[in-house]
Amino acid sequence: MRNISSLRCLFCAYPKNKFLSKYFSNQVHRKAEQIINEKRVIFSGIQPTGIPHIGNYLGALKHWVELQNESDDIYYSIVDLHSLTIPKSRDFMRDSIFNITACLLACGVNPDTTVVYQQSSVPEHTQLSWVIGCIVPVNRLKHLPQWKEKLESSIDGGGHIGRYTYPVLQTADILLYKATHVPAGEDQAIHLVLTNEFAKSFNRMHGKFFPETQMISNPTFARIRDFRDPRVKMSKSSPSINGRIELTDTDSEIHSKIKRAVTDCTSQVTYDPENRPGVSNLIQIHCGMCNITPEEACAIACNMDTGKYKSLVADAVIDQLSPIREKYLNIRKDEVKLKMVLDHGAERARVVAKSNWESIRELLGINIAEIS
Ligand code: AQP
Repeated sequence: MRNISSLRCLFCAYPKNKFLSKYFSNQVHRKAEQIINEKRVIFSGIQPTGIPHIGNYLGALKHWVELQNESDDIYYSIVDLHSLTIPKSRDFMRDSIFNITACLLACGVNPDTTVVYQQSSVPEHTQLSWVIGCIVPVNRLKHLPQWKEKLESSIDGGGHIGRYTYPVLQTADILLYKATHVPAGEDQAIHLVLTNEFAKSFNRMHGKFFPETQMISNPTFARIRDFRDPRVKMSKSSPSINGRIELTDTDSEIHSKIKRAVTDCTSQVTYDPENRPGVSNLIQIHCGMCNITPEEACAIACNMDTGKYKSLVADAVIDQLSPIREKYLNIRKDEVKLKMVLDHGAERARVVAKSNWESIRELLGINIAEIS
């Protein structure tokens, strides 16, 4: 339960004058009560496809940590079923699941207040996914840009079904817990539209059951770009390791990757993501690491050329990441403890998933338990 007095302190820190103080105090009290009454259900996922990079960190994981509190229900899932859409070896998968879990804990995710679990440990994800697949029209999926990209890039004229229908599974991930908020990077925004469309159709057919889901993201760093090719987003599975900074990179790797980041011929530091994606990407990273705006970052860099600015950004990244790396190296050694975290999370997730799934079966008319 959120603490009203702490919210009061937060909102009342500004007004000095007596009248304003009273006004704000009333406002704050109302706001505090409203917040307390609106319990949020937060869901987000990350694929075990490698070590998370600073795009995953700024676009998602940093929010995950900041959002943690005891009054909301929070689910952070290692979405291993999604990662099967691009097949990997058994050893790679196993290692990646432990790596991601250790990264989450090292970033500050607290498994006591938050449900941290593996998606495949909760079978209701795929069960609900089937129901959604029976309602969402194929033509709707075909309009998703991912569908077109996959079709164009696949050599065998189509590839596997999972590579096309994963947005359906994503919708199931979110709705299984009746999530109201999803902290995620920009690439997920389009899938959330699908989630809300499906929820509305379902509610129209069966009565209001699913809530509307909102995305939580900061537009400044919701799409961090690849250092080698700033036209594309930074990705765990992109072929060039120099295009991304992983959370476990050493200080010298961080310096070297940022130093070699592709920018352009202008040496001034200005913010223009459309026309100067390379240097704007550095500004966005600087902003995310130091909690400042692009204007503030440009003011700091006003007497620097891009070379000098790269050093400053690298130092800011190192300041944030080196403590995370040190924690990660410690936590990662203890696989028994990591497994316990995931098992405990799965137990907690299963309770809610099972209860919501049974309600959905009831609404669909396929739960005949009551008759017997
Ligand atoms: N470049 C990015 N900038 C900001 N946010 C990003 N996210 C991913 N890339 C960026 C956000 O990180 C969260 C976890 O992503 P994911 O692992 O579930 O899948 P993804 O979006 O496909 O991430 P990657 O790194 O590109 O993985 P691969 O290479 O395996 O496909 C999500 O909230 C995502 O938006």
